[in-house]
Formats: sequence, structure tokens, C-alpha cells
Amino acid sequence: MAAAAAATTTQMDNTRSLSSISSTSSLLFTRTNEFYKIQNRVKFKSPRALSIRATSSDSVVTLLDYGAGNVRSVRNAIRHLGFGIKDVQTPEDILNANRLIFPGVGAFAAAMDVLNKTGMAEALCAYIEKDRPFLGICLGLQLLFQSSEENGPVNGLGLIPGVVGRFDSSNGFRVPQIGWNALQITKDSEILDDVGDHHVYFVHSYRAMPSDDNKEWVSSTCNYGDNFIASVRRGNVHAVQFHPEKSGDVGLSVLRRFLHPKTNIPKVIACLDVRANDKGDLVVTKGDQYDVREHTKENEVRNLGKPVELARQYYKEGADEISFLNITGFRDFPLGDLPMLQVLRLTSENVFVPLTVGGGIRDFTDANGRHYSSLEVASEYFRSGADKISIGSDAVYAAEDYLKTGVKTGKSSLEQISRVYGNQAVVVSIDPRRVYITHPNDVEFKAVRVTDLGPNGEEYAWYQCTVGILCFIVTFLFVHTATQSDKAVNGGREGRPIGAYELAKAVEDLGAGEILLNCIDCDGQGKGFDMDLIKLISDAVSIPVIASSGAGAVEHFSDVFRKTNASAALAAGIFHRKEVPIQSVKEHLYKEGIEVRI
Ligand code: 1PR
Repeated sequence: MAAAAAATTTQMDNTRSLSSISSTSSLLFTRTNEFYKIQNRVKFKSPRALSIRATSSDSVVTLLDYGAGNVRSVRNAIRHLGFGIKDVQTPEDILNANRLIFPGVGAFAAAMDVLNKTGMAEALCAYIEKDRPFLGICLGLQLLFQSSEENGPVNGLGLIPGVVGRFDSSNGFRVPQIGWNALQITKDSEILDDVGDHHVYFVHSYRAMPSDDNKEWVSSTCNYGDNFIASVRRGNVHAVQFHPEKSGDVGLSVLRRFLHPKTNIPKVIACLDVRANDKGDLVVTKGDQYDVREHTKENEVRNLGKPVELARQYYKEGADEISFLNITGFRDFPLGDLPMLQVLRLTSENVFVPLTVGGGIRDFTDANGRHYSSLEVASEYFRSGADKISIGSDAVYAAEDYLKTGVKTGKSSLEQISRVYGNQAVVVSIDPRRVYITHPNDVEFKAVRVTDLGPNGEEYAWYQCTVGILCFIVTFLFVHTATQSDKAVNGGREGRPIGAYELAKAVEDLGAGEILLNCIDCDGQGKGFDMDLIKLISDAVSIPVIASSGAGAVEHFSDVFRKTNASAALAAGIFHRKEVPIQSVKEHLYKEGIEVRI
């Protein structure tokens, strides 16, 4: 038997397949006045039908092919699903894998011999015991057990209690089992979610049997003369006795679900920047690079509609979430801003998708010396109907302190609110500006090579975070100054000595559950999202990232979902100006093979 693996072949492909519709059921996708209607049951998702984004960091799967047989079909299936393959050459490759597939082939004893001699048995056990993503196929399932009777007894990896034995042919069943069979799914396995009563393909003479000792592991069984284990699952560790790579669309869907674990359906979010105009009415406004005033003599705040009405409209059109940003919240204390609370109360009466509200979430002392904690501010927002709150400026200060001291004080608004309401309730809104540089070492912040060169041919940029001016000043004394300042400079924002990358990582550590990633340069420009920035941040953190600023066409949404790890895309101007309705975005994504909520 040949020793370990062949040469490394890393293949990147910018399209992953994504299942979405049954190849056997017909799916009718029709626009109605309300929205789409899907008729007929969606049975399983056909990887052939649709394709979706791939990104660099997670689009390579590690394959343990110890050379005992033909795993070409597994390789082909992985590539078909848009993934590159990195072959295991050393035990370290196993330990360093992000996602490992072990398509065991050949005989149990010979396979264990190779694994033991190469040190891979030990590495496999360590990898699996750490609950790292693993998929064993056929012998790759059997080797997890204590031992096998095949040419044995022979010890296996010993991770699952039980002995792998030969099928009993005395009751008329031909051995090996070569053919299609159905599963009895016994517990939630995620990778089997599309299998239902579809048949999958088996070829084997030996099988493991379910018992009290291994029942925690068993996720499905199958009957071939006796009831044997068809799949196991514990945490991120999966193994199947059948061959997904030979089981048609449903088999590909098993692989796809392993390769794309818990993929959330990308969300389309409508954002309403809200503030009082100069007459004191609360309006939805929209900036160009954060400048929300008309370029006329009057220099008025742009008025694009009423917040509650627009939120209702976007809900009806299919927005997956609605965000309200009280953009002058940093200077107009939000608990004094009762109309904003009223907007939330009224909106939540008949808008049944998550509502996020941001602006002014920080500790505050009013003119009478009464102190309000950020938690009180957030609580008031939650009581009024918000599902999530979004923190901007105050999160920048918290991240700066944390990076300076390395200490989590537990006192920042971010930490306090996430401790009480949970991480999922706290979004951090980042408002960076692109700063071009000639060399990445020119700054102490993480820089990226930019797709479009800077004005002087600069090849790099870092993304400087900004905060609302007057953030920590007792504001009522300064309202006049603030109003002047937002007329004067960039929507009244001050650059801080921290990059978007550093901020994102710090706030993730401090307990943020999601990042709303704006970009001042792209805001209101309609030229597309800043892909360099979104890629940088969505690859850096493991919490969901909402891509924001710059959407001008439906293609910008598919681009951002294909080329970055963003979980959601947010837009404002194109929706407010009715240039692109939300349902057109969703139809486009659907046509492009990107799964959407319908
Ligand atoms: O700092 O905690 O008080 O929060 C203030 C919040 O208000 C922050 O979330 C900040 O992003 C927001 N904000 C402050 N000033 C402005 C402004 O426009 N002058 N709006 C502002 C930010 C940006 C996006 C916008 C997208 C999409 N708005 O949310 O909706 O860029 O726009 P597009 O699709 O039209 O390009 P704090």
C-alpha cells in the first residue's frame, strides 16, 4: 500500500455550488403584488441548480487520501461544489486543517497500519477530539470505532464504542451490499437535512451496529438484513457509511452541507438614517459620504420620507431586517429624543422582521446631573421594540481602551449591554474612511492592497475609524455648534487612531454579536460596496458582518455575497429613491443562485 498522500493540489474556484431547489420538485418563482410564491414542496437542494460565493480562507478543504484506492469521485465532487483541495502530507496538515474529509478506502487493517506508521492516527484522534470539522466516508466511518473483525480483530482509532463486523449473509442478503438504500434518521445531523426518504449509495461488507454505548453518536441507521449504523455525528464530527459522492444530488447536498456548515441565508437590510431636520421633524435622510444636507442655498437636511411609513413599506417588499440609525444620537441624547422611541413603538406594531436601532448609545449625564447608563439607554430602545441595538462612537472608544490596556473592564456600553441582553443583541457600527498609503508598513494599522489605486497611484489603504463629533460633551449646550459642524466637515465626524480591522477584532472580543460595516467614501455613491474593506473585515472576524455603503444596482449585492464573507448587505439611498426595489434585489440574487428568504 502506498504511503501517505500525493502532492498538494490547491484549487481555488470562485463559485461554490449551493443547493436550493429540488431537482425533482418544480419550484415556481413568480412575482405577485405581495411577493414571491413558491409552489410545490422543496425537497432537497440540488447542488447543480445554484451556485454561490466562495472566499479564499474557507474555500479549501483538506483531504486525507492515504493512497489505498480511488478517491477521484470524492475529489471531483468537492471541486464541483467549488472547493479547492489540500492533500494531507504530514500529521501537521491534519492538525492545521480547517475542514477535513477522510474518504477511507481499502481494508480496515491496512488503513490503520498506514495511519499508525505515519503518525496520522494520533493526529486524527487529536483533531476529532477537539471537535474540528470532520467528515469520514465509508471506511472513514468504520475506522473511528474501537475495532474491526475485518482480517482481525484489528484496533481502530477507538473514538466510538463498538466493533465493526461483517454482514450476516445467512439470511439471504448478498454481501457486500452494493446499491441504494434508505436511511432512518435518528437525530439532527445537519448534513443529512436534505436526505429525507431519498436513497443513498452503499458499497461495503462490514458495518458497525448501534448500541447503548454508541447511541450518542448515531445519527442514522439503515437496514440490510440487520440494522446498521449509516452515519454518526457528534458536534462538528460527521461520518457516513454510504458514499455521498456517488449518491446523486442528495449525496452532493450531504457534502455541501458539510462544506457550508450552518450557512445563514444572506440578508438584505434596509437602512433608515433618521434625524430631526432644521424644522424639528424627524425625517429619513441620506448622505453623500455622510453629508446629509442639500447642496442648495438653504442647505437643508435631505428629507426622503417618514421613518415609520418607509419601514412598513420595506417590510412589505421583503426586507429581511430594518435598521434605524439615529445619526445625530451622539449629540442629541436619545432618551430625550422621544420621537425616535415612538418610531420604534409604531414600527414594531406591524413590522415583523428584526429591528435594529443605533445612535447615541453611551453613558450620559443630563443638565440636571442625572446619570443615565448606556444600559438604560439600550433598555429603553429594547422596550420600545428594538431587537438589536447598534453602537458606533462609544464602541470605538471602548476598543481603543481595550487595545491600549489589554484589559476588558466590563464597563463599556458594549460589554454591559451584551452581558445583559446577549451578544446577538449588540451590533457595532463601524464608520471608516479609506486612507491611501504607498506601503503597508507606512502605518501601524492593518492595510490592504486596493483594487483601485489611490489618487497618486497608491497601492495600499488602511481604513480609519471615525466617531461623531461632540460624543462626550454634555450636548444641549453645544447643539448650535454641532449643527454647524455637521454642515462643515464630513457629516461632523472625527478620525481616530484605530483601523477598522483592529476595531472589528477588538469589539468581537468585547462581546459584539455583529458588525455593521459602513464606508464613508462609498456612502451614497451608488458605485458598489468597498469590496477590499468588506473582505478584510469579514475574513478577520467570526461574527456576522453586514456590508454597507455604496449599493447602486442589484449586481452589487450578488458581488458582495460572492466575493466576500458578508452575511448581509445593507442599502439606503437606492431604496429611498425607489431606484431599485428590494424585491428586485432578491429576484436577482435568486437568479444568480444565491439563496434568499422568500
Ligand atoms: O456613534 O453610536 O451615536 O451612532 C451613530 C450612527 O449613525 C452610526 O451607526 C453611524 O453609522 C450613523 N451615522 C452618523 N452620521 C451619519 C451620516 O450619514 N452623517 N449615517 C451616519 C451612517 C451610513 C449607512 C448608510 C449606508 C448605506 N449611515 O448606514 O445607510 O452607507 O447608504 P447607501 O446605500 O445609500 O450608500 P453613534
